Amino acid sequence: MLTAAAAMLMFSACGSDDAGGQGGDVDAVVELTAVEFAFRADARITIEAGDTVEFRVRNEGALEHQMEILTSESRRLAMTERIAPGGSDTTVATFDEPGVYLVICDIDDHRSLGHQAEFEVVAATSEAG
Ligand SMILES: [Cu+2]
Repeated sequence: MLTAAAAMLMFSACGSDDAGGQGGDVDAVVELTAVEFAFRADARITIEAGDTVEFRVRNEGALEHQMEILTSESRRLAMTERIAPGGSDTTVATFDEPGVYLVICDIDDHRSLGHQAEFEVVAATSEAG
């Protein structure tokens, strides 16, 4: 199990009914900013097991960054392209199970320099069947 050493991410929600664009099956949109060496988000949303979440990552740093979503067992659920400074990219992850997940940047030694964070996916409050 992971310890709580990494900072918890505060996710910002953009409204689940307004996730336009491709796909259309997105339950929530999370906007993240990547810098040296951290991921930032403005507000906090709750991700439930079963949710499909679109991650919009903007690089406001001076170096290239990217973003991967990993399970606590290091299975990769989603990954952006390498993002140039000032650029952005989007990826979508579906969280099948509650638990702790990781957001990391896997470029060079960024992760060991602190470019990671963890967040929790809670059990679904209503069983749809
Ligand atoms: Cu990075």
